[in-house]
Amino acid sequence: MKVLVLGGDGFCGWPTSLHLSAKGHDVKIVDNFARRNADVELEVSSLTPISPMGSRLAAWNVLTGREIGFERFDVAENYHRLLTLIKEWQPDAVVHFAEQRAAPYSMKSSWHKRYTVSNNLNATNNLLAALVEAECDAHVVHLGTMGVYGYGTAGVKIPEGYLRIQVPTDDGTVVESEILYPPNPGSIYHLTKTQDQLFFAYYNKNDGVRVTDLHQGIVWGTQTTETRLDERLINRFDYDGDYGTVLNRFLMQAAVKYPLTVHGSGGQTRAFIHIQDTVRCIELAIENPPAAGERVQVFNQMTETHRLIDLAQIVSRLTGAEIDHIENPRNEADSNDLFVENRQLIELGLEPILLEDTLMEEVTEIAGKYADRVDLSKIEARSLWRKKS
Ligand code: NAD
Ligand code: USQ
Repeated sequence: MKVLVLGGDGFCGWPTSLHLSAKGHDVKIVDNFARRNADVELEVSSLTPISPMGSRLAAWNVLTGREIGFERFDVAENYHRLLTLIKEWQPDAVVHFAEQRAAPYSMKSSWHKRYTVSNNLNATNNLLAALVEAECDAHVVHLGTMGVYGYGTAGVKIPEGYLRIQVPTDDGTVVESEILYPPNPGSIYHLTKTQDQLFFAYYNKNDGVRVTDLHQGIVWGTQTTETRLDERLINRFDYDGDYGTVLNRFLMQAAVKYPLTVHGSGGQTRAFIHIQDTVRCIELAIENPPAAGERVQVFNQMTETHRLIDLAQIVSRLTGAEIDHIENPRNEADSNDLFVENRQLIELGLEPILLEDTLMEEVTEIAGKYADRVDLSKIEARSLWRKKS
């Protein structure tokens, strides 16, 4: 299959591009290096020494004989570049990672809020409009987030995208229907993902665009089978207060003996998935497109849920790290339950990698090995959801 990967230089996009190429797909990446530029803005770098795109692609070619194409442009702004590429190359599938993905970054200032909204919504709309204009029937596989549902489920298991409802009518009958699960975003970033859902629903209804929206949990880990082949292929590892996600931050903090930064009580429950399972899920989604005329297909792409304090305690038990409870910079519930339906990807063949089985490997293989690259001053989370009163 010809697969276009938008955002293929990023944390999820790079290992996915390699995995799909290794499986024999013809892969082309588009990226504008917004993520590498954000590192320049924030004066931080990936814990792992990532190579420039040219070296990454050359190394992959030397090691495997396979070629991955690359075009550098902004999907949210350069509509005609995207349209021409789609018209000429006619991809069978487009995997869409090309969005600003950090909640703290999206909350740093009004500029960051406006950038995140404009980048993410225009990227998604441009892709959908270009597919329609190019009369290309490619299957869109989008990386959404578990955060579209919010995390307060009041004991209800979160379904995969759609909620079955019953509405009593004036004449006493009951109408049954299925609606998109009510969105409940917790940051400007998450808000853009709830709006992406409406773009997909609309273009699917009006133009028959085939879409799979993967509502992914927090990704942890660094390496996959392909990125491990050579250090020039190594994946990025974000640990700073804006882009670092919680479990990878805890692993890095344990490696440098920095007390684990639990926000508030740590009673927040979140969904998680290992990066190796992410790439497998995307492969499964590509292989199982919705039929023509089918509504947007939604899979919950997560394998386990944990309270943050429990994760901190696991890391502490394995490494001896201290745990620090810091004032929560975010506006979020101090604790919540989270029950999530994730049957569809499992039924398609996903065999989850369990966190407790591989955490230590991550600590030594990555966090410990590159610990000398950490800038301790970048660990603190400084982006506040609301001004301090
Ligand atoms: P990332 O920031 O590492 O990668 C995103 C890539 O897209 C970057 O290389 C960036 O330069 C590129 N990009 C952004 N805007 C672009 C534009 N307008 N034009 C071209 N390229 C652009 O993020 P990631 O962690 O790989 O996340 C990828 C997707 O998966 C995101 O949409 C994110 O919302 C979703 N997701 C990530 C996680 C996670 O824990 N990392 C969890 C759930 C969902
Ligand atoms: N947290 C800590 N300590 C830290 C960092 C975070 O306690 O040092 C807490 C946060 O307050 C929050 C939770 O950990 O309660 C998760 O934060 P995170 O930064 O790991 O994840 P989040 O902001 O939700 O975003 C990440 C990705 C995003 C993706 C989302 C999936 O950056 O792209 O959409 O996970 S989900 O959380 O399921 O919505």
